[in-house]
Amino acid sequence: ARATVYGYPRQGQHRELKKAIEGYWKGRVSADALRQTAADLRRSHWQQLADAGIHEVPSGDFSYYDHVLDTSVMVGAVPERHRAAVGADALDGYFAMARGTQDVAPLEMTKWFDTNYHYLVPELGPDTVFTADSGKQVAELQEAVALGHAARPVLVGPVTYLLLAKPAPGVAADFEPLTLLDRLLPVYAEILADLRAAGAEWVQLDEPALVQDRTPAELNAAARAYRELGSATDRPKLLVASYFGRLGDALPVLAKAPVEGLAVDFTESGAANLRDLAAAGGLPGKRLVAGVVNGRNVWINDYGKSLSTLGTLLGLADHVDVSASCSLLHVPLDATAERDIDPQIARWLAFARQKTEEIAVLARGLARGTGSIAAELAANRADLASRAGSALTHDPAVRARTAAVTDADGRRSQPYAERTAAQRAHLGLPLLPTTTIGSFPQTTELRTARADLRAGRIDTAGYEERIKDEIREVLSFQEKAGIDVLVHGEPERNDMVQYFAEQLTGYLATQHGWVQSYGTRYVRPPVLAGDISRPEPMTVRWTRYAQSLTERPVKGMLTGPVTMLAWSFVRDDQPLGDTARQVALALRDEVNDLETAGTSVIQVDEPALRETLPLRAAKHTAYLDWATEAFRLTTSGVRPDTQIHTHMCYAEFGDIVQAIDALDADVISLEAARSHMQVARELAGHGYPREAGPGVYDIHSPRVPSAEEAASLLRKGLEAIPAERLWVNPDCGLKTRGWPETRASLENLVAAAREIRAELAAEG
Ligand code: THG
Ligand code: ZN
Repeated sequence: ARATVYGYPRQGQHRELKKAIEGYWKGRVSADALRQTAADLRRSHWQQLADAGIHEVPSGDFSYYDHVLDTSVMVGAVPERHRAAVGADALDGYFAMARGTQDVAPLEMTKWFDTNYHYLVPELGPDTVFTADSGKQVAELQEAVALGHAARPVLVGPVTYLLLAKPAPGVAADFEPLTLLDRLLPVYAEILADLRAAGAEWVQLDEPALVQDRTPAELNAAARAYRELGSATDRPKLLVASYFGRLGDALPVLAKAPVEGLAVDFTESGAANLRDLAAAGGLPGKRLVAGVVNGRNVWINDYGKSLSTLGTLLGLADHVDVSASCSLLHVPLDATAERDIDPQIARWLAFARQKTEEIAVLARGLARGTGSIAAELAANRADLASRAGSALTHDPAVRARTAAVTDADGRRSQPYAERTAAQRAHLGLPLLPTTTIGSFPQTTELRTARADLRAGRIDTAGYEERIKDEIREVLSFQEKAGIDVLVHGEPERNDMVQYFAEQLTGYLATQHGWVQSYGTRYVRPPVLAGDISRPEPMTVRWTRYAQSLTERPVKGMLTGPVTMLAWSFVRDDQPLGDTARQVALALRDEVNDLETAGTSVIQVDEPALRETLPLRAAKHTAYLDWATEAFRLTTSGVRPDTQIHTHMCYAEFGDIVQAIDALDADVISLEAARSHMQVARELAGHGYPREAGPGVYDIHSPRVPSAEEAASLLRKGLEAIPAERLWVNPDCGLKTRGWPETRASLENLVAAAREIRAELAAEG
């Protein structure tokens, strides 16, 4: 058995890649220096893998921005509008596709399956002509080989590539990129031949799209693709890789295909894949790469369990190799870099580097028997036992509380229709009330203050004075602008998840645990390590301070339980729903404390509700059940006249509108400006009965909308949502905006609301 992986974090321990690329964009780093940094990182990563005992390393998984964008370049799918830039300079053209230029828009970005990584969506149409450009793949393979590694190039497979694409601008919306398969396959065949010529024994083709629900036509396309690629004579051996779940109906398709190997995920839906594989008669004559180490969470592997799975697999394929379930791109680089984590807890953590060591141990155990890894097995058992028996993972008070939750805890004391009148009376709001989503510009001064605090240049009291100054400024602006429901602006928060994670018991923050979100942007997802409790209020002080400065209602701002889970690493030792319930109860205490402190409007943001939907439709109901329960548990402890808001940052939610209604929030704000209030029409179309604020100011752009523009969007909104239920707000938080455009935009937004109110009053 051999040890291998499909991909490794690209950024380097100190995010050298981010710094080099952003430096290049600013003109401070030359193209040659950037290429050198990239080559140094690849060399160092291959060496880390080899040192850990990985026999076959991946090549071509490196990217300056995104591997799906790299695939578009590889097959020549460069949109017309980017061609001039690509023609002038390959690197600048590449970044033009990724980020746009003064003159042209970038490719759209969206989430890579159910991970928190975002890829650039290929734009295809009936006129797309594919051409092979194997340059990057060949060069990186040769680089690895020259360094003495056995490397396997990793490519996005043709079926997944087409299934991830969308119709180019100007192409009919019902155009199906998969219809281009017959044109794309010869290009893949040519690239495979180039890689063979460059010395590749194996090439990996990633087809994670096959673990999603697929139509018979799509499965036929997959069968055709691998029949055709497999029948090419001048090619390397092909390993078709699946990950992120159960192959289901796609498993027999791939098992029958004339390819030499298959990679299967034995972590998520692992039991189902194991059963399906046995039922299909295994993979006689083929290589099976078994993803037994979870590639997307941060917990140590259970060696005993993995060896038992591997043992079963030995009877089902010709060769069994050991890997992570997916690319290690989705986890931070090295757990040993975390100095602030309790050493006992640190032993339960495995980041990319530790996972490669686990894979190597398992491969050795499989090849030479468990006796050869006796010491590792014993240490692993001890670590797992210490985790299972720890007071952090089992807090009796938290367990007793979650066990005692009743249906009534998740239900408000009055239905929405009755509460809404009480809220209007209590808050004294005008028709079409104006508000914002929560954050105000995070200025350089604020970031400097945080850095000063960390570096000890100022003390906590000094830092808090700066935060208070900012809150005063934000409040005074909103009062002058005439906004009805105010916010404190969140100057004290770094990240909407990390801020709460740092204050909850059972949650770990990391110092260096960066994971790529998109391009050069990274997040440090905190770790839900143990049972969650809230030792003391987290936000009440700041909200109370803001409320003391004004007569108008100040909205309390919290991140919801589903988003807390979605943007963290979750426990693997209990169902997600149990973790959600613990987080919900901690947040419920915060909601109730805010109310007690005099807060009458409380917003619980759930931007991740939609994006966390499981890949398979059969799992949607179970997910939405625990997700909506957690939200209601968070928000149902308040009086009827306390108004609960929620916010979601996207415009496509037709498929979860029932679940949004089931949240039983009083008011929802959504992104709508760019889609010209399409969201309002959709809500109305689904009979959504509650108050809603479809955004009238696109905060993703520095552009200031005029009052007329905002008013015309509001008129559109009124065609779908009656005035009694319509709110006026921007699309999303303002933290990435500058103050000048924020001021002007919000003033115009208030002017628009006043104008429409006057029109409505005149109509009587
Ligand atoms: N917080 C967390 N996770 C998230 C988001 C978030 N996941 C989804 C979405 N939002 C991702 N969007 C972004 C937007 C900006 C950045 C990262 C992800 C970003 N990162 C800084 C960088 O890389 O320079 C670092 C930020 C920091 O210092 O923490 O700009 O909002 N948890
Ligand atoms: Zn938002």
